[in-house]
Amino acid sequence: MSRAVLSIGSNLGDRRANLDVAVVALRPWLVAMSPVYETPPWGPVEQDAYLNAVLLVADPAATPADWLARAHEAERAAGRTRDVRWGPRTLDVDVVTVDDVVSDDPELTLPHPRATERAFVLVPWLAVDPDAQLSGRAVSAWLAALPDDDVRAVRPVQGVPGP
Ligand code: A4P
Ligand code: MG
Repeated sequence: MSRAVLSIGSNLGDRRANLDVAVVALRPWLVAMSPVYETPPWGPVEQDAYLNAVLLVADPAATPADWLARAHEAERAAGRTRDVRWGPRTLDVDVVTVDDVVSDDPELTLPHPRATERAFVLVPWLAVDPDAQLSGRAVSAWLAALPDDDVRAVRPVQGVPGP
């Protein structure tokens, strides 16, 4: 069984609709979706707030490369073009983990190298899987190591559930 954790984010256009595009594209393999959170932009580029969520997906036959290809297909479905690194985007789908695979391939680095620093990944992940582990440590422990302000800034969005 190949199980993956995917982080989805949008800060351009109709953000909620863009997340829904990701959910629809990944629905054949969807096991669970976290709540949606509004999150301050992370990184060096000044930009608007994101909506972020985490999807748990599973497919007995999928390789790590399959999950990356499916992530890119979902991005394309939301009309994403690649421009500024870390810049605004209609939809970003990052592969956070695939089973216990460790890889330093720049095309697909696993676990995602910045996941442990990102409250916008860890908070939704923990909400959908309270026992989640990342690199041999509980996700709850990674989260406890982040600054309180980062964690508090990740706010659940009230409203209708996904498609
Ligand atoms: N790549 C390597 N490993 C992976 C992986 N585990 N998952 C390669 C996905 N892709 C991976 O990604 C660049 C290259 O990384 C791809 O060719 C892929 O083969 P990209 O999606 O084209 O470019 P990017 O997203 O601009 O770069 P990157 O490094 O993925 O940026 P991040 O880290 O995804 O940052 N703030 C908030 N609050 N919420 C966000 O969701 N997202 C970003 C994007 C910045 N700030 C944010 C958020
Ligand atoms: Mg990305």
